Amino acid sequence: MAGLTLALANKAYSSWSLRGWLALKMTGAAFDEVVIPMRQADTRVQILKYSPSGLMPALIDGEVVVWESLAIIEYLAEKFPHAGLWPTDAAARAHARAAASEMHGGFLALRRAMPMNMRRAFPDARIDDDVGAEVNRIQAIWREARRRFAGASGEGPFLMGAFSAIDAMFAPVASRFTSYPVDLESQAQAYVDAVLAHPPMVQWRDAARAEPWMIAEYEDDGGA
Ligand SMILES: N[C@@H](CCC(=O)N[C@@H](CS)C(=O)NCC(=O)O)C(=O)O
Repeated sequence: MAGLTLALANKAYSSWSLRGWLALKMTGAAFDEVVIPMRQADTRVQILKYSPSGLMPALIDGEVVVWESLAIIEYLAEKFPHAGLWPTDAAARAHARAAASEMHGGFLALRRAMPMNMRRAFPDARIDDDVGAEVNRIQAIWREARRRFAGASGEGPFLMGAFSAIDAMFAPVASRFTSYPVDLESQAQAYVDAVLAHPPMVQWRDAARAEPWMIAEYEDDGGA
């Protein structure tokens, strides 16, 4: 396989795929994209052609296969050092990486209760205390990043200023916060609005809305 290929699951539901894709879009590199819909008879066989874990996303760069969204971001940051995936300042970079890692490994209650769905909202969903605590922790991460490091990646409304890898990691959460009835402080709401207006995010959402596949469990309260 020549050039870069990103293998993804459904754009409507796959939050991890969105993270890898947003990071790849930041590089400006040309890439092929393969969307493998979940819950089809041959889904696992198809995914295993690209990803040894059986999970999407996976980035293929010639002989190199990178599965796991955060590893994809790191690979792209090394391959495209001028793309600004991480801030150049060491303290800002460490902060952004810690927040990205916390997103990657945490917020299980929120991920379970509020699956990403790019096509619809769940205004009657119940936000329990565990989820509420995670929503608050996310808002604190966002507040702290802006307070200390806004401008570290350039000018802009995102966590380090210009859109960067930390925003790719939190973008699916921003989408969830528009689908579920959470009360956000004004600064967090402004950040959510900025993420949703980010042109690649609009491009992804439009593609998600055009997808033909519906998965019942994700349309109720299951999640990817
Ligand atoms: N830790 C992985 C998580 C990947 C993951 O859970 N991917 C889901 C979609 S969001 C998947 O591929 N599911 C396959 C399936 O349900 O068949 C990452 O960060 O990339």
